[in-house]
Amino acid sequence: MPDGRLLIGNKRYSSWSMRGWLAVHLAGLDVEEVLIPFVRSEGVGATPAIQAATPAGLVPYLEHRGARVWESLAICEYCAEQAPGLWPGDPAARAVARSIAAEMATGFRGLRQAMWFIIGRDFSGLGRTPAALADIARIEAIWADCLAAHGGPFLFGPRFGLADAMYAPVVGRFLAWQPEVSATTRAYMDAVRAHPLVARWYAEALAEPASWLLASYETPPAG
Ligand SMILES: N[C@@H](CCC(=O)N[C@@H](CS)C(=O)NCC(=O)O)C(=O)O
Repeated sequence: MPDGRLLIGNKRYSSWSMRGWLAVHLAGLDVEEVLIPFVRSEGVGATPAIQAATPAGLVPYLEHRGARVWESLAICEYCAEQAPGLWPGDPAARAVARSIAAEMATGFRGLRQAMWFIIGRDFSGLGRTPAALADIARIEAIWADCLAAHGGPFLFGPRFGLADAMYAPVVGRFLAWQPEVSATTRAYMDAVRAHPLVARWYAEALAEPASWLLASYETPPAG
């Protein structure tokens, strides 16, 4: 019997679910995965079943051995307590990892609005608003600094950790929208995409039923 459950949304669309899911799997928690497909009916802002099942009305939401955890970053911290080593061991590196994870959790609205998370679509060249491009420049600088400091292929060295989990959906956005990026960024994207957990998330996203597709995500912005 599993130790709890993780509620997520569509793997094709839910970037925050991907972060929580990656953290839980990196920590090896034995939880049941409960996927509640998004609903976008006229006049319904968010999915009623998600609102009913979670404290903040949002996914991801983790219940584990009596603990209730929501907000991706809090789920990351909970998972790090369960499985030490998911943040860098060095305190200075760990401080940077937490800083960039928090920067991701609270920022980059320009990117998130213009280039939403989607798997299985090619929106190459679209979404290049000034705000999105400014966020992309900042993200590329963060990644370049971390990769140079720790030698890659992941942000803090050879192991895919929680900082990578927080940025994996950004890699997903870049793969779908194909902004112009540096060779360093491209190499990091390739490493993240090839990680077994990310590959599994993509495969499961692509296997979701057609009845879950939502026009609000699938319709590209006017180019
Ligand atoms: N700050 C939250 C954001 C979570 C969030 O916005 N989740 C979205 C999905 S990506 C959601 O649950 N939306 C409800 C809906 O679309 O019905 C976190 O870090 O977990």
